[in-house]
Amino acid sequence: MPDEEVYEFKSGIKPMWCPGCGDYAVLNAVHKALTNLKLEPWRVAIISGIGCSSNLPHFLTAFGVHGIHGRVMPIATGLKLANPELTVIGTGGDGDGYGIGVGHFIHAMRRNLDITYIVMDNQIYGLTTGQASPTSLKEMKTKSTPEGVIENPVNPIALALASGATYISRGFSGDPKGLAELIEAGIKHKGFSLVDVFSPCVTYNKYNTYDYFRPKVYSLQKENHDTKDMGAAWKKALEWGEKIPLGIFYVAEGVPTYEDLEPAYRQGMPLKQKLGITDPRELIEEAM
Ligand SMILES: Cc1ncc(C[n+]2csc(CCOP(=O)(O)OP(=O)(O)O)c2C)c(N)n1
Ligand code: SF4
Ligand SMILES: [Mg+2]
Repeated sequence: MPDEEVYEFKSGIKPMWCPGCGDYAVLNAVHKALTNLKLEPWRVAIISGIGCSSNLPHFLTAFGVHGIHGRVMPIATGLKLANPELTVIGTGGDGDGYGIGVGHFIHAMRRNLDITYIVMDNQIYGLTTGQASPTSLKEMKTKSTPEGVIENPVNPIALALASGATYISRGFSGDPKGLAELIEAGIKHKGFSLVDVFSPCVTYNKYNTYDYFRPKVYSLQKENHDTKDMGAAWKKALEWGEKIPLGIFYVAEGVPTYEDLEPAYRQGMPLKQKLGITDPRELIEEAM
């Protein structure tokens, strides 16, 4: 392949998201990151769960699995372990990743699998028409909380810091250029990368809108935040209110990934290992 060759990742299938949905900017940012990195579609797999945001893999030519609700990480983990040469990207919503899928999310981070996880965090269940999600803010009135949310929201950045993710960032659909850079850096990073994205649901979340975020968000990188300093990252992870940080909170380079440590890989990746049998029935008999 000539060095300059850049593959087209747009599949031709048009998203059916509502006009103005933040997920369009996320799709464009993923596309930009993949083309900037000059990746080949057949070496990339994009996994999603269920939700408006989880439709994303359909719109790209890379391999894709539109999975089941909350199970992005088990599918992504299986793919990565079977073929560590694949670039594996998880995508989905806040309900999918931080609610029903939160256990898998934590375990994938503590294992430091070399996966990038992009969460379109609109602080609502969009697909099911507007129930409160794990990141809905306290007191927010939704279809499922007519008197307001009484629970504290999940803080994805703090959760990722506590769980061992080695690249932790937050983007905003209102800043598509910055978002594409965060995704590109996340894919390049060796280890678990989280890109949490404020991706407004213009139909069901009338509170966390573009106008809500615009005056509040600022870039950590423009403030010379030290991404190697976990203490500083914690401080920034807890910042919420008049000022909300975007950008890279924390990066730890050189931490061994799960794939680096897995003893079975000493004989090569599973995909390229010989099964040592010619008749698959032997395998079934062994397993019975
Ligand atoms: C096991 C299971 N439980 C519940 C549902 C119903 N369901 C579908 S999508 C969804 C939430 C979607 O919210 P989110 O992940 O935030 O995605 P968004 O639509 O906001 O992008 C729910 C509860 C389901 N499909 N499967
Ligand atoms: S309901 Fe919300 S999340 Fe779903 S497509 Fe419409 S704006 Fe986007
Ligand atoms: Mg959502």
